[in-house]
Amino acid sequence: MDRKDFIKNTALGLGSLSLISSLSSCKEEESNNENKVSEKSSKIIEATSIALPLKVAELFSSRNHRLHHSLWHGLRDFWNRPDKVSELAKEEITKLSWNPPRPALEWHRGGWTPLTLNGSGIDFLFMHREMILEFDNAMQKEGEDSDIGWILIPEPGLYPEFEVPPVWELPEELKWLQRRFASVKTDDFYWSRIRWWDRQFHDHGYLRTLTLGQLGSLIETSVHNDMHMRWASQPYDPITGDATPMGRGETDIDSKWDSVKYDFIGETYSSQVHPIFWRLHKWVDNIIDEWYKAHETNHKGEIQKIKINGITWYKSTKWVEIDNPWSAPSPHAHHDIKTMEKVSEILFPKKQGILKGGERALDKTKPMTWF
Ligand SMILES: [Cu+2]
Repeated sequence: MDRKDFIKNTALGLGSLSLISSLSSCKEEESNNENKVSEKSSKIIEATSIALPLKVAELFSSRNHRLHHSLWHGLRDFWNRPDKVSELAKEEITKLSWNPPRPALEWHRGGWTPLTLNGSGIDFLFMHREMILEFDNAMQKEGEDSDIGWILIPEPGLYPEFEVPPVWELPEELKWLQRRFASVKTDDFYWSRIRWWDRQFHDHGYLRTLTLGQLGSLIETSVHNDMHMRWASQPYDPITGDATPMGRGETDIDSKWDSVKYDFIGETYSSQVHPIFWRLHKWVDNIIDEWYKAHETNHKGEIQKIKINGITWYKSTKWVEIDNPWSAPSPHAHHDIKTMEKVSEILFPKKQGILKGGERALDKTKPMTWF
């Protein structure tokens, strides 16, 4: 995610943050088996690293994955923002077939708020489930266990490998965001908010009241975004090694940012290269199954399991708003780098980023690609 978006959302009432942290590593996944307490404890002690196998990191570091992920998020987050995306830009993007069918946010009561009723949350859950399937296959190829999702969002102090990275200084223009940024990284934030979200999104009494679109939208714009920023760590330029307080500029798609070293979990061009991304997104993904169980127990048969492009999915006239989740204009579109570059240049026009003394001048809003 991008810090800029983070910042903006924060200020505007959306609230989410996510930047990545680093990598430590171990293949040690957090134990997926809640019952294996002793095994889990010993794993904690052994844990030294959570790094992804290089081949897997390289796959998600590829230009097509980076462009796809940043466009997918950027388009649906900012389609309703005339200050960022003009009518002309929308027309040009539509000609390239990348117009998002369901924007994710709208301006409401002085802030950018989630569109919880239009099915955009289904797109969020489905597109990431597709990514997870690709991740699982890549891990299996490397002979690694892909079942590394968090069962419970890690509490402070218990898992050295999931220690929350420190905040860093944001640029002058974004100083107003500094306090919120610091706040999401605190123990207090975990105990007063994150643990509560974790419980709420596993409570069947709550889940059985939600449509799939509501579920996706509510998770995306609350705990998901904040987890990204909580685990974000200071990004660096992958070539010079210089600290870059805002990571990559959102208009900058120079190939240097395709380096596997650029794994900033705080922006959508790079988040999927970071090992925590998968733990966090599998935590989200597991809630879809929990949601199905909650409905099945309460009103059996109202939701049917189906497959869409090989992905296990759900159908219901009452609980699933749309039956054509959006992850790209076509199955091939993910791989069409030239077209995605064009869309990126329209969505993130260079003229907005004026160079000042070698650095891009930032406006006071969060970058569009930040969580
Ligand atoms: Cu994403």
